Amino acid sequence: VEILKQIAQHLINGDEEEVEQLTRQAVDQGLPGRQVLDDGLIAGMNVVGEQFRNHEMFLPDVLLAARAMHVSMAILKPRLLEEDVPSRGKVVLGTVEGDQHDIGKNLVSIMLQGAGFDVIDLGYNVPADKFIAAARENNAPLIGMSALLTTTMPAMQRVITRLKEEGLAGAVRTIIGGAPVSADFARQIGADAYARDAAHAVDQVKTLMGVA
Ligand code: B12
Repeated sequence: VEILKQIAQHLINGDEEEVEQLTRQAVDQGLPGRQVLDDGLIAGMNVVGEQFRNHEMFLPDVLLAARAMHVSMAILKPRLLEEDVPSRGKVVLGTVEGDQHDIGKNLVSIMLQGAGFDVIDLGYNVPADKFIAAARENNAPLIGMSALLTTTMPAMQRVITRLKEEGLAGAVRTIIGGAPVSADFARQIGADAYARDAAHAVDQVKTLMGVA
């Protein structure tokens, strides 16, 4: 559908007002929220992710696109709930204790929500026990952690240790990300998965949740 292509293109351009207006228009035309999300927003965001990876697009533009996506998601949310798109599962997400970097984490959050996951976003500077409590209270089978500082990487280990101590090690799995962490580091601390960017995060989460 033409309007969805336009939404994707304006999202790539970071044109928040256009994206907002076209989203309303698409919904008024009776297009299902899910379709607007998949073929408009996510299609556009995939291009953004790809271009960012290839250094064809830079952070400020990625943030504009993310903000446009956020605004549009707010319009779609009630529709998506009405359409009763079944949640693909709950994910507790946050930036670990001592770390205030949340831009990457927010992108991961948006992409996971876009893919149909329920994200319980704890924000940044999140103490280990807050991750555990949120997983418990929400019955979430997955915790996602972000760290951008080498000094806060050990905080990821702490969450995994606390999960074991609480007897939740099998029931609650973990995925980590952030510029300084790696698949090797994930293995080292016993995390279940690692992803280098938001698009791969969605793939990994789908696999972990068995909804691939
Ligand atoms: C923006 C920024 C800030 C902003 C953060 C604003 C915010 N709201 O987030 C501000 C100015 C606050 C800041 C502060 C500091 N910063 Co800073 N910051 C950055 C910068 C420039 C960009 C980070 C970013 O947003 N990248 C863009 C996003 C999209 O990428 P990303 O975070 O990597 O996320 C992607 C993936 O990693 C992955 N991902 C991320 N999280 C997760 C989670 C999961 C579960 C998964 C699967 C994947 C995943 O997917 C994301 C999307 O594709 C980096 C430099 C850099 N190149 O990384 C320095 C950097 C991270 N900062 C650094 C430092 C030192 C600091 C300060 C200590 C500076 C100071 N002396 O005050 C403070 C620390 C504050 C604190 N306690 O956290 C250093 C870290 C060095 C190190 N090795 O530890 C860096 C590398 C800069 C440098 N070269 O020195 N910073």
